[in-house]
Amino acid sequence: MDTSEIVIVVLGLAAISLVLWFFFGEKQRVAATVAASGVQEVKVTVKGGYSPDVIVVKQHQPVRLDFYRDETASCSDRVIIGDFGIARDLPAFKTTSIEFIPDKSGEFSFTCGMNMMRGKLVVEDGSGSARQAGAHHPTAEVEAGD
Ligand SMILES: [Cu+2]
Repeated sequence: MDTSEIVIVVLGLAAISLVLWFFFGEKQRVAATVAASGVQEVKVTVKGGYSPDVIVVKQHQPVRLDFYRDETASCSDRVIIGDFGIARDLPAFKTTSIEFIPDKSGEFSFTCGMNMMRGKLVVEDGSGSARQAGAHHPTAEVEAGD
C-alpha cells in the first residue's frame, strides 16, 4: 500500500464510524414534566433530528409536545406520530404545540414527513414500567400493593 491508499482507507473508516454514530449513537431520553394542570409537557428542538429523541410519558394523561423547529431544512417541516393519528406542519423558528392523550402504552416512533428523522415516544402504562428514564419526580412515587 502506498500513502494515498492508506489515506483512502483511513478516510473510509472515519466515514463509516460517523455513519454508525449517526444511526446507533447514544439517544437522549427525557421524561415529560407534569405541569400544575396535569399536562405532561416536553420541549423538543428540531434541528437535523429531534432533541430529545426519546420522550417518556404516562398513559391516559394529556401530553403537550412543543416542537421548536430551529432550521429551514425542508426535511423537518412536518412531524408525524402515526400511531396517534397526528401529522402537523412545523413552521421554521416557531414552536408548534401538539396536544393529545396517549390512550395506549408502548413505544411509538415519531418521524419527519419522509420518515428520515426519527424519535421515540415511550408511553408507560399505570404500573410505571420503564421507570429507568432518570426522571426526578417532585412528588412521591405511588407504589403498587398495600
Ligand atoms: Cu425528512
